Amino acid sequence: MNHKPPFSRSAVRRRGGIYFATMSATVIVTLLALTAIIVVRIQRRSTAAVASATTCRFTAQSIIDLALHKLSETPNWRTEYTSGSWVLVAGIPDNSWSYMLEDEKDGLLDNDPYDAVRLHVRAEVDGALRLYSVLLRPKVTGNLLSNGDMESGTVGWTEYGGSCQLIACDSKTHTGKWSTGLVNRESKETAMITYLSPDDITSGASYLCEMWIISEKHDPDIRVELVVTSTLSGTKTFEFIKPLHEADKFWIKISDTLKPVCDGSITSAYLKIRDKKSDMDYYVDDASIKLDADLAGLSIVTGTFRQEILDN
Ligand SMILES: [Ca+2]
Ligand SMILES: [Ca+2]
Repeated sequence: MNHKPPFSRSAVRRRGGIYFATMSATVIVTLLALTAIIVVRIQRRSTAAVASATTCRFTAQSIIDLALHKLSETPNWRTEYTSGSWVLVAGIPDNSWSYMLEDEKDGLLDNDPYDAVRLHVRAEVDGALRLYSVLLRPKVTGNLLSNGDMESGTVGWTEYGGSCQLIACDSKTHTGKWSTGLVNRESKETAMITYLSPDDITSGASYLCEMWIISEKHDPDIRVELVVTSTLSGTKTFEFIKPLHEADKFWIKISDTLKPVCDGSITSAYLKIRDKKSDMDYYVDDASIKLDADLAGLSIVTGTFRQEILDN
């Protein structure tokens, strides 16, 4: 009896091909699904990283505003802070905000109230780290005296209070070629004065006044007065007195703060310098009066914002 095999060879090959094709399709579909899952995970991680970086960037920029606010509330910030030392504002693991002041000129914050400082901020948010910096400068208007270095001779200065003579002097100078001397004084009430623009003087503001003095054959007591006239307070005088030693041999620097307080509009202001001790001659050079830098606040210098290179 001749039995016919249940499947012919060609039928077996056909079924094998179908099985192989089915398995291949299954593997391909599975691989595609796995790939899709991996891509989604990568995209999620990438999106999270971008979100962290964006949050980090905005946080860092917000720290600049926060630091400026803290500095405005700390008039003695030049002694409270140390150049190059980070200050932590807030922090938990992987998330921290901090800022730092740096004096790029000499590394010392407290040796000159007019030095600019660079504010560095550092933000770390969920693994993202950003550092930015910007230069800050005191909001000062500079010297309010037009001829404080006396290099224009006696221009802007005049005698006051009695018989005396104001001279441009080139034999006694602190810097430059000229100083201004008050000589032939017949009383200790005589003085030299220079007018300021009333618009430059604000009631309640602090002004740092500095100058160099040398005298002839004596140690003067220098009285510096800021005389202010306003519509409601009349004329008021704000002053400081500095007894000097060895001013007959060397140029001596005097410095102090003047704080005029008056009501109404200021209509006139002048600076008066006199020796209240005697009628001997004295000479002045490099005089200045400036809005107090520490109290004037800080402002961002345009064009100095930059992203810092990360250390790691
Ligand atoms: Ca400095
Ligand atoms: Ca000079």
